[in-house]
Amino acid sequence: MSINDFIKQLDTLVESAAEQFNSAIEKLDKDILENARIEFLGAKSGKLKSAQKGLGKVEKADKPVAGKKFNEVKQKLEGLFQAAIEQIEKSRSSTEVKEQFDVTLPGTRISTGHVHPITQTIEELKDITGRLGFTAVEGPEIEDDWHNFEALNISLEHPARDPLDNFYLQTAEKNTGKDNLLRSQTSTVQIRVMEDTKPPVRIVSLGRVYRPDEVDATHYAMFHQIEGLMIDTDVTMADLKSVLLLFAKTYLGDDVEIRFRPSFFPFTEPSVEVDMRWRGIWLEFGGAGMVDPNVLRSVGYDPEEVSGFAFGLGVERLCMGRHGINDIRYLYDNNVRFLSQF
Ligand code: FA5
Repeated sequence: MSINDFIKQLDTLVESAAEQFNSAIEKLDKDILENARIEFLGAKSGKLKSAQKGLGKVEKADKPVAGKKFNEVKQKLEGLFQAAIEQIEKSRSSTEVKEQFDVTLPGTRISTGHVHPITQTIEELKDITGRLGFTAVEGPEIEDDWHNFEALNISLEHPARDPLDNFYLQTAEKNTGKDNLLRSQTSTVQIRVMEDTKPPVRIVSLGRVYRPDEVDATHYAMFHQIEGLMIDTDVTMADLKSVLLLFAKTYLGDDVEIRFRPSFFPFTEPSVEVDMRWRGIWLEFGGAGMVDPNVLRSVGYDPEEVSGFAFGLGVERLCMGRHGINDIRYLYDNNVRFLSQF
């Protein structure tokens, strides 16, 4: 090999090594740099090591020049490599400094979920009725015939038992008085409480009820009711109206009016529909009345000694009235943009 070829080979090697070291510096990538080091300076099969073999092939007279050149190139490559490492480390630590947390910047707002408007309404209704002296109780959502109908004075022939108006469970024997169903009203809880408690009673029960109603702006197949029951000696319709008026004023505001319209429920006598006038519109919220003596008897109370009132209001309707929501379906669409307003 001529000395010129040897020198040329070493110069090319320096050029391509410098190119690769620079690309590692540009990318601030130590792995690329390490690969380049192995390729050019690797002790076993690095390109410099291979070039060293050319030393033995140059003319004897040229050997001193070739050896000197080789040493220079070796030092140059090692120097370039060292400089590249330092450059990468320096640049990296300065970007790390840049990426550090700047305590003077405004914080990132963390968006948290919150309680569904129906649950908010339930909590508020419990709170208001609690302040009026009513204790909150719960009852099962799967009910038997006795608690959903029979004890509530709803006889076997009554249309309220129609399979088209109720979610009977498949195992049930239809209309035999033995059917289980998803409760269609929270009035079931009145019976359960009176069966277990001696008068006086003052409870509310809030929970889900189920009806195969056609879904529209004011009806859903699953909704919530708040049931109230007060039993004592000498409870009258005037007490019912006072409690509901106080309830309405606390929930909707002082400017609310309430009105009773005559109605019919098998478990109350007399029975009324309860409307509330708020911001100029009459809204229908539920039913109420004096507990029917037959119901009192069915739970072992003596209607000669005690009397009471009961009411059952739609929780969704209360929530909608208060917030001006005009379609019940919004409450169940799970649209976060809608829900986040409450
Ligand atoms: C009852 O359920 C009676 N248990 C209320 C009652 C209790 C009367 C105690 C007397 C004594 P009603 O079927 O009208 O009544 O329902 C009461 C309220 O539930 C309605 O006024 C309405 O606000 C709400 N409601 C009824 N059906 C639906 C439905 N499909 N979707 C949403 N809310 C409903």
